[in-house]
Amino acid sequence: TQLLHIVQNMPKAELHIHIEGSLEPELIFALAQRNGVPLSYPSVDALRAAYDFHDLQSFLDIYYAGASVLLKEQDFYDMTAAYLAKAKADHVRHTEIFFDPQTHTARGVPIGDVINGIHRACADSDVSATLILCFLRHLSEEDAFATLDAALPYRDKFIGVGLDSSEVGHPPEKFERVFARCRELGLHLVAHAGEEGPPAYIRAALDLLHVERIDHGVRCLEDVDLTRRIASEKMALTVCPLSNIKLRVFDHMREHNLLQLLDAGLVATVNSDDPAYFRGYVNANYVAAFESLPLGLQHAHQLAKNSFAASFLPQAEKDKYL
Ligand code: ES4
Ligand code: ZN
Repeated sequence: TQLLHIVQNMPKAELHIHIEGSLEPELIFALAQRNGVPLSYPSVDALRAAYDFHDLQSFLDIYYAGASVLLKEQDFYDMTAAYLAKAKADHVRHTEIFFDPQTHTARGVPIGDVINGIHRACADSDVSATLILCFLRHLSEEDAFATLDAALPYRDKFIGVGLDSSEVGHPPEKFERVFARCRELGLHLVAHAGEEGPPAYIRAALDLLHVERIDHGVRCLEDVDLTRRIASEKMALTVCPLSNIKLRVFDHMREHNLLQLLDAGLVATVNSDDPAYFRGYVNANYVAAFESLPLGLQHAHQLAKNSFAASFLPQAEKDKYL
C-alpha cells in the first residue's frame, strides 16, 4: 500500500541495534569456517531453526553463542559492513550502533580489534554511523570499569555507553558509579530498561544513571506518573517491535503498545534490536507495526522525526531532517 511505501522509503535514523545481533546465520557459518571455530549446529538451516525464543534469556544464550565466531578485526568489519548495507537499503541516514566488548574480550579478543573493526566499517560507509559501547549487566560493575579503562585509548571512536543483557535481577543501581565516571568523561548515556524489568528500573535509569534515552522502556505505561514524566522531559524510548514479539513482551503485534506510547506524547522510535535473530531490519519493524496497529501517515512522520530528534547528532545535522 501507499502508506507502507512511504514508511519504508522515508529517511530515518536507527538508535537501537546491537551489531552482534546483525550477524546472519550465513555469516556465522562463514566466519566459523574461516576461524576454525566449532559450532554446535550442523547447518545454517539448523542454526536458524534454533531461533525460537520464549524470553530475553533464551535469546541471549543463542546470541552469545553466535558471537563466538568473531575473532579478528576483519570479522568485526565484515559484520558491520553487512549491517550498514541493510540499513542503507532501508533508507537509514544515521545509525547509533551498540556493541558488547565484554562478549569478545572474554574470549581473548583485544578490545582494539573489536572497536577498530566496527569503526573502520562505519568510516567506509556512506551511512552516518556512530558507536555506543554497552556494558553487560549480568557481569559486575568492576568488570564494567575494567572494560571502560581498556576502551579509553579508543575514546574518539565511540560517543556513548549503554547497558544491556539480562535485565531482571540486574537493576541500574548496580552500575551507578561506572555511569557517573562515563558522564564525567563526556560520554552520552543510555540503558535498556523496562523491557522485561518493571517501571522502577526505568526510574532508576533516569535518576541514578542520568541516561539520555531509554532503550525499550515499553513497560513505562504501567506507571502513570512515570509516563507523564517521560513525556514532559521529552525522554526518547527506542522501541523494537519485532524483538518485543519474539521475546514475548507482547503476545502479538496487535497488542503492542507503540500507538499508546505515541498517544501519550512520548518520543517513541522504531528500531530493529537484533535483526538477524528477530528476522527483520528496521523497515520490517515499521511494516510489522503499521500492518497490525491503527497507525497512519501522521504517525509515520512522527516516528521518523522522533528518530532524528532523539539521536546524538549535532543540532545542525538534526535540523536537516526535522
Ligand atoms: C538485547 Cl533484546 C536485548 N535486550 C537486552 N540485551 C540485549 N543484547 C542484545 N539484545
Ligand atoms: Zn537491545
